[in-house]
Amino acid sequence: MGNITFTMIKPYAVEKQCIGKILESINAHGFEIVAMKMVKLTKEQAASFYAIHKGRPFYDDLVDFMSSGPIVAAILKKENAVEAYRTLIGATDPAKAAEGTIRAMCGTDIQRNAVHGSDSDENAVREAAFFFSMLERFD
Ligand code: 3AN
Repeated sequence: MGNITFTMIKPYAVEKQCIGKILESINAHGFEIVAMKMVKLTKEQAASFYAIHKGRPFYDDLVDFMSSGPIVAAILKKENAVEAYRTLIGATDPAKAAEGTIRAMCGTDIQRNAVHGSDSDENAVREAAFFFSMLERFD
């Protein structure tokens, strides 16, 4: 059971000025922010980050969307972080996300669903290393 997870506040949630609301919820639920930056991914970087979804019908749209504007990337620390954060963000489709979850609060549709959250400890480690060097993280 790992103690870090990786998150991105996606374009559109950033555009909608939801960064503050999302970070407040993250802190209120006991996650410590141990790395953070705002960046705009190139199409190639988004394709590489989401390579595990290559071949799925939504892959090309996902890559276009995730490189369409700035995102906020962060590493979050908490006991059992991956599972705890998946619970806090809610279902992939904001319409099905439980009340009070980040996606219910700030998501618009299945693509513009406010945030990404790692789905396993292994992916959390990989995704955190994709965005942050050892000098940029404090976990
Ligand atoms: P989650 O982000 O909840 O782990 P995944 O890993 O199945 O969901 O999907 C990765 C991302 O791909 C989602 N966050 C969402 O933005 C997008 N996505 C997933 N399913 C669809 C879909 N049916 N149509 C459009 N985009 C999708």
